[in-house]
Amino acid sequence: MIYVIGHKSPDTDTVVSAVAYAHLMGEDYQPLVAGDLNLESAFVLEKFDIDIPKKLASVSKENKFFLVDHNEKSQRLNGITEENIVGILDHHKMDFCNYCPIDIIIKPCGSSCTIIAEMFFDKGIKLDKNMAGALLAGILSDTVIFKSPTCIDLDINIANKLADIAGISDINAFGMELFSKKSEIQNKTDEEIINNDFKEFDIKDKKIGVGQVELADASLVMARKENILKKQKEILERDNYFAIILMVTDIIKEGSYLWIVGDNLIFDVFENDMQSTKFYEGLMSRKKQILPKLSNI
Ligand SMILES: [Mn+2]
Repeated sequence: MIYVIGHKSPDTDTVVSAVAYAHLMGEDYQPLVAGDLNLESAFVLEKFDIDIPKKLASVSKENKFFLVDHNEKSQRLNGITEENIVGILDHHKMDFCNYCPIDIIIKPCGSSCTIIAEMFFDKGIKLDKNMAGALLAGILSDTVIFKSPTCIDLDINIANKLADIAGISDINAFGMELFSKKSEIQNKTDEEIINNDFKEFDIKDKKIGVGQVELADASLVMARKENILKKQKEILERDNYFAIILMVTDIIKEGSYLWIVGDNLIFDVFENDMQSTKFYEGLMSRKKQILPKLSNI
């Protein structure tokens, strides 16, 4: 048995990728999740009648994992080591070292679901309506309805094919429905908002956390800014981060605020003030627009 698993803060791309890749590969593969689903992912699985993948109680040396939508150690389920990993399918930068050859599929596209859907098409394996709809949701979620600079033509072409199969005629309206789920944050605690889509990076031996909330309207969270920054500071000190950045992304205005706590260097890198008031037009992607800058520290 090979477990197909995404990263520690499961988003729609990660969860659907695990389910779809396991489905593509057959009965020796089983999808898992490495954490709790966010509201959007839970909505997508329910809408397309897909069982929520199980969580693993603990990792043993004998377990085999195929990683989807991530590869870096800091984003893996705790306990998974290089020896456990039999393959990787991803659309992020590689930060991986191992001692024997494994399957590695990487494409610089907007979502892992794009790569997997393309594999279904290339292999001529039939996609049912629900799986096509879920894969489409993964693409729309990760590319912010094609607005993210990570989105390439392949994502759009594959999404159109999937929409045809799923019988979804208005892709944009379906995308907005997804983001309205993501925007339901009023019942979440400050820490849940920070952790909702949080990734940790190890950059020159400095631990940096970058979270992102993508909202149909950023003003939904503005009243909570002071408390959330306070909570970020608490986490920074508790877990020894060099910096924690929360991207507050407004998908209609197509840009983000960066709420930052940590070393002064980070404020310099992003030319931000201590109150984190700046709005960055066009800033949507952690991977393409935040990470390259962090490598300058
Ligand atoms: Mn992804």
